[in-house]
Amino acid sequence: MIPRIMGILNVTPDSFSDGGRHGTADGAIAAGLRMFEAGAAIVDVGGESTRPGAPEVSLEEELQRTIPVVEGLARAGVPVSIDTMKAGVMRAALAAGAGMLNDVSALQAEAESLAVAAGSKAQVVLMHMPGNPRTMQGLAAYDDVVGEVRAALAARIAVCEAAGLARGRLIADPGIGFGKGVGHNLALLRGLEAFHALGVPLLLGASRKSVIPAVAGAAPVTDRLPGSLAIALRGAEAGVAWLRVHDVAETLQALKLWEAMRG
Ligand code: 8Y7
Repeated sequence: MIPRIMGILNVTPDSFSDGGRHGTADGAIAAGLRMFEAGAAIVDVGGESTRPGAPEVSLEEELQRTIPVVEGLARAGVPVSIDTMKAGVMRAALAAGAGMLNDVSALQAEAESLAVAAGSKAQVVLMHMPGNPRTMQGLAAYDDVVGEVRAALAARIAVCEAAGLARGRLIADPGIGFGKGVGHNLALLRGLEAFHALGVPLLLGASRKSVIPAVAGAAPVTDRLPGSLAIALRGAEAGVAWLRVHDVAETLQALKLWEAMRG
């Protein structure tokens, strides 16, 4: 089996700037539909950048950016994931038809998020990130990154289960690039198999991330497809259930060849 693809759909003002809110939502919906038609199993809609140092976005702004897009895609029959750390965005996205919550804080950024997730039927991605997007890079210190990230994810899984979230709804993600240096990211990618001990499906997100130029030499984000594919194939080899990527068709082509060549 090849991993399922989660297509990345960023709906920040600069992403689909064809003027006005309506045009922005329509452009984003069209892009999400194209990802679905290219083979994405789900489209991950995000309205707040989690890049280190990116500006915070208000609840109202994040709702305005994401909910029309979630609604439009869900209405068209496209499975949707909402990439947010805000309980209010989760609630609205669930009502608009999202079937998955992707919270890079693993439901810790807001106190209400755990209850919103538990009260839904959605699948929930628990990603590892120390601190928050503004503090994480200062917290990139580990003796045993694989063991420590796995232990932190196991603790979050336990908290979720205690809050009434069935284990069968959880997906774990080591959080490549979130509070990790190059060596940490590579150790996690090398040691991915160890995360199967968590007993839940795994998601890997490394598309266009800085580990690629760190290893292979400077390349602007738009020139990182080859490295992204190399990491996607490593994820497939390690048996991850999900890959979060920008380039859906290209990743599926690589995965299909990988699968066809396996013994
Ligand atoms: C990830 C993610 C980002 C990831 C999950 C980027 C929202 C940074 N990365 N969610 N989000 N896993 N689950 O470069 O690795 O895409 S944002």
